[in-house]
Amino acid sequence: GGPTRQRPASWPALSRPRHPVIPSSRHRSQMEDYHKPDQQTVQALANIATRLRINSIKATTAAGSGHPTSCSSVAEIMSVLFFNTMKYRPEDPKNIHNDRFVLSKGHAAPILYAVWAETGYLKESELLNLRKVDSILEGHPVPKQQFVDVATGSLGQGLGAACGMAYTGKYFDKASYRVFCLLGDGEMSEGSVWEAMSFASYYQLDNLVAVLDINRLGQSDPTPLQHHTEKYQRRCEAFGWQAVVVDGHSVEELCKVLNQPRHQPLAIIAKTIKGKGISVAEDKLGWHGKPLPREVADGVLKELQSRIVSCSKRLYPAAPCEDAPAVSLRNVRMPSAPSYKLGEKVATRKAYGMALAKLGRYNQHVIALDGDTKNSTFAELFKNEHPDRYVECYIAEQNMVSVAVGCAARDRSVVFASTFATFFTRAYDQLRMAAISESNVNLCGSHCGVSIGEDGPSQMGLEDLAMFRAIPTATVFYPSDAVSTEKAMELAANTKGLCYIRTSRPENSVIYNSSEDFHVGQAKVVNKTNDDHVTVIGAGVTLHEAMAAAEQLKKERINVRVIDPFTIKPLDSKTIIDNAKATRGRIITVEDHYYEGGLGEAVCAAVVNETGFSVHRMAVAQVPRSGKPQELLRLFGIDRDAIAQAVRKVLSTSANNK
Ligand SMILES: Cc1ncc(C[n+]2csc(CCOP(=O)(O)OP(=O)(O)O)c2C)c(N)n1
Ligand SMILES: *[C@@H]1O[C@H](CO)[C@@H](O)[C@H](O)[C@H]1NC(C)=O
Ligand SMILES: *[C@@H]1O[C@H](CO)[C@@H](O)[C@H](O)[C@H]1NC(C)=O
Ligand SMILES: *[C@@H]1O[C@H](CO)[C@@H](O)[C@H](O)[C@H]1NC(C)=O
Ligand SMILES: *[C@@H]1O[C@H](CO)[C@@H](O)[C@H](O)[C@H]1NC(C)=O
Repeated sequence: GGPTRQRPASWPALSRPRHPVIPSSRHRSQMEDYHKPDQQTVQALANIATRLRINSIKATTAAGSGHPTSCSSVAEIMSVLFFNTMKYRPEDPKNIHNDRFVLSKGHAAPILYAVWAETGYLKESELLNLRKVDSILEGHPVPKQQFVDVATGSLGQGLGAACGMAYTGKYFDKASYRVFCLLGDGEMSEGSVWEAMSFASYYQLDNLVAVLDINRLGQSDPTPLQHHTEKYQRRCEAFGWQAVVVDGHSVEELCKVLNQPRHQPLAIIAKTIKGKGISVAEDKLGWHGKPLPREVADGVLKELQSRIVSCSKRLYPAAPCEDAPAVSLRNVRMPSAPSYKLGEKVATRKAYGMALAKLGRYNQHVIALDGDTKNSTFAELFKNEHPDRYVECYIAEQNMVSVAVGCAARDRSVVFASTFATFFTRAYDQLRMAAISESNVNLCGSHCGVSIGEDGPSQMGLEDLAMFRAIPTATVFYPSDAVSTEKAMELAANTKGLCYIRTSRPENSVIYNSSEDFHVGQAKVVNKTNDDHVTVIGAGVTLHEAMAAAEQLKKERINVRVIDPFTIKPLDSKTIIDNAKATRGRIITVEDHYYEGGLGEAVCAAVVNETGFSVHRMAVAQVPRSGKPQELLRLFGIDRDAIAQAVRKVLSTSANNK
C-alpha cells in the first residue's frame, strides 16, 4: 500500500506555539488559553474520533473477527494524537523526522488503519479487506505496513520498543522527534511494561509519552485495578514518570495534556469506556474480540453517523522538524584482519568484546546493550571505548531485547545486545516478536553449556540453540575461536534478520589464521587425512575436545575428520555430506547443549535424505551441576575421552555389521 493521496503544498499546518513555555503559577492560565484548541478544531477532532469508530466497526464486521470495542475506547486518543499532537508526514510514514507511534495494544489495529485512511495514506475501501490473506491489513500491526516500526500483539512489549526509539531520538540522533505509545490497562499486568517504565525514567526520556487506555476491562475479566485511575497514577509516579489522569473521551483534555511541556517521561492515564459509542457493548464484559453482527452494526453505524456534526475545518498533521541525521548502515566493515596468533588462548566471549569495540571504532552507528553482565560477556570492552554508544539495560532482559529492537527500528543503529545465553530464554517472546518485526538486531549469549563450570546449572545456556534455530529469520553463529568470533561479528553486522552469536567462557586455542575467510553457511574442515574413518562435528569447546580426541585416536591409527560448522543455522549441509561420504556416512556430533534442538538435530535434518548415513549424537542429557569445566564435560559425556570412545564404538559396530 503506497500513498494514495499526496499532501498538497498549500495545506495549512495546525497553529501551535513552536516553543513550549515552561509553566509557572503566574503564567499558567495564560499558557493554557494559548494551547486551547478552538471550537472548530475540537469539533473536527471529535468527528474524526467518530469516523475512526465507524471504520473500526465496518472493518471488523466485514472481517467477521477483530476487536471493535478495544478500538472504540481509544478513538479520541487516536484522533488527538494523529491530528493535533504528532508531527509527521502522512504521505511518508517512514520519514526519519516523523514522530513515532507504537500501538502496544496491537489488537486495536483496525483503528490504526482507520487513522491512516483518515490521513489519506490508505484507501478507505481497503479497510474492508482487514485480515484477508491478500491484504497488508493483518489482524495485528506488522512492518509490511509502512506506518508500523515494530510488530505488536503479544501484549506488554510496545513500551520497551518505544523506549529504544526514544533513547535513540534523544541520545544518538539528538533530534526533535517524539515517541508515543498506546497501552491497554490489561497489559499493565505484564512485568515487561514496568521494566520499560524503570528504563524510561532512569534515562530521563522526556521525549516519550505513554497513553494508558484505562477501559476497565480485559479479555475474560475486569482488569485488577478496574477504573482506579489514582492507583495507576501512584504506580507511574513511583516509577519516576509524570502521570496525569484525564477523561479519555474528552478531546479538549487530551489536547491540553499532550501540549504540556515535559521534563520527564509522561504517562497519560486516560479513563475510558470499552466499547464507547456501541451502546449494546459499552462497559460490558463478553464483548472482547467480537465483531458486531451485521444487524447490530447497522444500527450502531447509523447512530454514530448522526453524531457527526458538520464542520468546515479540516485538520492536517503538522510537519516534523527536520533535524534527524541521515544514517547509512551499509557495509559495516572491520578496518583490519584479526590480530590473534595461532595457538594463543582466548575465550570467544572475550573475542566478542574485543571485536565489538573494534567494529565500533570505525562505524559510528554500532551500539551495544547489556543487562548488567558486561564484565562477563565482555561488552564492557566496548563501553570502555565508546561510553556514549553503550546502553546499560540492567537486569531486565525482556526490556533489553525490546529496547534493542526499538534502537534498530528505521535503520538508525547496528545493535548488539548481550547477556548470558540462558537469560535470553526469558525474553523469548520478545525475540519471536523481533522476527515478526523484521528486526535486524544482533544478540550475543555468553556462558553457554556445562563448560562454564562452578556456577552450576542456573547459569548454563543449554537450550539457546534450539530457541534461536526455531526463529525463521535467525542466523545462528557458534564460533570456536577468537578469529572466527571476530569474523562472525562482521558478518552479523551485515546480515539481515536476527543474528545470534553463541560464545563460551573457557579459553581455547586460536585455530584459524587471520586471513581465513568466513561466510554464513560455510563450515570449515579442521582435520582431514586421505583415509578418515569417522566425521566428528563439534562447535565451541566441543570442537576443541573433538580435535583432542582426533589427536589421541591418531596414535591408535584411527583417522578422524573434524568439522567446525561455524553457523548452526544455516548449516553447511554440503560440506557435511561431502565429507561424511568420505567416512562411509559415519557422523558423530558433540555439543555443549541439551539434545533437543541443538547441533545434533540440525545435522540429522541436513542428512535426512542420505542413504547409508548414521549419526551418533552426544549432548547433555540431564540437568547438570557445579564442578570444574573439564570435570563437567567428562561427567556429561562430551569430553575428548567420551568422543574417542564413541568413535571406537561406531567403528566396531559398523565392522560387526559387515
Ligand atoms: C502476552 C499476551 N497475553 C494474552 C493475550 C491475549 N489477549 C489479547 S487482548 C487481551 C486483553 C487485553 O486487555 P487490555 O490490555 O485492557 O486491552 P483492551 O482490549 O481492553 O483495550 C488478551 C488477554 C495477548 N495478546 N498477549
Ligand atoms: C564484575 O565487576 C564487579 C565490579 O567491579 C566485580 O566485583 C566482579 O567480580 C566482576 N565480575 C566478573 C565476572 O569479572
Ligand atoms: C592462512 O590461511 C590462508 C588461507 O587459508 C593461507 O593461504 C595462508 O597460507 C595461511 N597462512 C599461515 C601463516 O598459515
Ligand atoms: C587438527 O588440526 C589442528 C589445527 O590445524 C592441528 O593442530 C592438529 O594437529 C590436527 N590434528 C590431527 C590429528 O591431525
Ligand atoms: C529431502 O528430499 C525431499 C524430497 O525430494 C526434499 O523436498 C527435501 O528438501 C530434502 N531435504 C533435505 C534436507 O535435503
